[in-house]
Amino acid sequence: MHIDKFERYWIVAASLMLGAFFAALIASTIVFGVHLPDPAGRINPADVEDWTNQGFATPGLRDMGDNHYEAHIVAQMWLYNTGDVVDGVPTVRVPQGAVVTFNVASKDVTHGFYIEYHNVNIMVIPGQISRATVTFNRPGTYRIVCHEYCGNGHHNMNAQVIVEPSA
Ligand SMILES: [Cu+2]
Repeated sequence: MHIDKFERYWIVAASLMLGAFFAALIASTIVFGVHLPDPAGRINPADVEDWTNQGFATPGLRDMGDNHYEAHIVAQMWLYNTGDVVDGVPTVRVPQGAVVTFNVASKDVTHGFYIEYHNVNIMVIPGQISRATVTFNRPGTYRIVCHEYCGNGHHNMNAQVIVEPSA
């Protein structure tokens, strides 16, 4: 079969490009640990607050020792229940350097869970538990916002992480 010279160049160029993209994809997974968040479990939206063994019955932060924390947060129209409130804002308060695993479940519709300046950007789909682990190295206040349109009060749906400086 005859292939024109220029066509051959383009085939080679396109193949190299595909190979480069594929290599970048593999590298991002293996070297940088980039991956799509998986559902961490299933939960009936109607039972979120009764589901004691999943930790959502009492939302809040649990100290797992060694500066590791486990946070259970319930998302609903149009607020987050983090088990703590500071100045009217639902809050998660952790010390500097804390490694926090967020477990978020929705009681109603799909919500978002995004923490500014940190690698947490997850969808909270009713029926599943969304999980993300992040380290808070710098003291400060970081907003958590819902970035999935969830109705009339969506723009007011927020919370915060307060990272307290270590002494
Ligand atoms: Cu929303």
